[in-house]
Amino acid sequence: MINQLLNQLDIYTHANQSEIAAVMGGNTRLKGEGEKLQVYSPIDGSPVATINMASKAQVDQAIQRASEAFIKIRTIPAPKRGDFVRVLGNLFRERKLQLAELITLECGKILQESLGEVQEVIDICDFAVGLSRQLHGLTIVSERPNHRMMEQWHPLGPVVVISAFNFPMAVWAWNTMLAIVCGDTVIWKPSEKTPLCALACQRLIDESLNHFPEFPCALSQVVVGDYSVGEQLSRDSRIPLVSATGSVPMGIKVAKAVSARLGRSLLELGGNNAMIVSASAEIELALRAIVFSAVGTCGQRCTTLRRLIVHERIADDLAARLKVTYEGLPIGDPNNPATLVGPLIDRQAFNLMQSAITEAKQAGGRLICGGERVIFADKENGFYVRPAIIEIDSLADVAKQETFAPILYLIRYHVFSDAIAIHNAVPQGLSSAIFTTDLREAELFLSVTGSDCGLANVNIGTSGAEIGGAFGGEKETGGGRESGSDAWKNYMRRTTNTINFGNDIPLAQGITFG
Ligand code: UN1
Repeated sequence: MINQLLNQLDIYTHANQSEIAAVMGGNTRLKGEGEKLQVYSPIDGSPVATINMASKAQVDQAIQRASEAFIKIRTIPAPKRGDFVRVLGNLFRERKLQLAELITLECGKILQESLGEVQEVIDICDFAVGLSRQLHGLTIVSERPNHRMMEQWHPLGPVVVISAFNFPMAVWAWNTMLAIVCGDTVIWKPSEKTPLCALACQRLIDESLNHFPEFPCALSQVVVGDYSVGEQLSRDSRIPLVSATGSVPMGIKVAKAVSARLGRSLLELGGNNAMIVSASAEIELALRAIVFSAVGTCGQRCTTLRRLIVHERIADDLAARLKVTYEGLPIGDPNNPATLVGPLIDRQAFNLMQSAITEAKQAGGRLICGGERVIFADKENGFYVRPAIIEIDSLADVAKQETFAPILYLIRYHVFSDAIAIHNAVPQGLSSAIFTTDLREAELFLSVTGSDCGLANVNIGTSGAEIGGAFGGEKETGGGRESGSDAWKNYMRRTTNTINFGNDIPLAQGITFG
């Protein structure tokens, strides 16, 4: 079954139809000259593929190809680049189910969510197509007579995208579709846990390129490798922008390497997302939003709901209802349509979850439900867990950390100002939500004295953002904004132009000179 899927994906090297490529893009499909990488499925821990990773020299060559391709792509009109993304988006539409099945196989999310992820790719393609006719700058009045000022946005150069296992296609697409219409080339280093998803996306890029002979082959490339490839790409001064999604320690490494050469980085790192549930909230709606946000993708979204800050008057009732729902959650094979909670990515994720639960208990936390491993006879090497709820003091260290697993910390509050203070008293700042029917609470939460996150929602959960908005967060989350709104500006360089159409050379600031 897996071999059949790999054959359908057509991601082998040109030299040998049984070797999976580690460097892929346009007419290049090379076997890696680096160490071996074993890819496992989190569904049952079975090996899916073996890939030789790209070597240092191969990564260097990919950068060289991307730099040369940039010289070509930057002069192709943006709407034409949009045309390319339109063709690509249609390929994603046609192959939606197959790609979703691959996401489920390699990253373990339930098929519904995998389909949603491919839809996110399709949506950002559509967004980028429209954007390709809207890369506009301002015109600005000049203080000098017979002068005019304006801004232009020009392509930036080869962009590196480093992505995580939990969104093995969508996060790449947010970056890449914008970068392509902006006239950049892309090198993608996917998570070493999900390289097949990356190669499958690259396969579609290559297919679209067949329709655009004037486009450079190395418009977009994948290099399969571990953190050392990420480091090499981050240090290389031919790369003006590195966009990285993943853990805070990874982001710090990337930021240091990129800033040491004064490049730009765009970071989307950890979240420790909270929801305030006020006494006036519509509890039924809140419950549904909490469960999707807290247990969806088995708690492995950067937007996963991790802290529930509940008014003391409704806390017991809400906890009791959540417990009933959690105890009935269908856990199991992510391909089974009845399943809502698939596996964690691997044993390490399971161990981290267990240590966080132990630490929470040591800090005085009360385990309300869940946390234990669920073992299936036919999937002994898959790490399935029952999502946990732990009531805890907001000051406990463990509640200030992001544990990439389905643990929901329940924290009580007494007055609304405390709820906001608790909400903001963590190092991360990605997503946030409030459930309330009180207009003043909702507005306050969204105001300057409210949530300090990049995403702040009213009466919906913390996860599942649409592509049309700018996505990202503050503090340790890294400050980057990807996807919609004006995030495209990250992938371009701005020039400010002043034009003199008069017969004199007046100086700004009223200076007379000679
Ligand atoms: C991530 O987990 O890195 O808002 C991205 C969401 C998704 C994207 C999550 N649209 O949950």
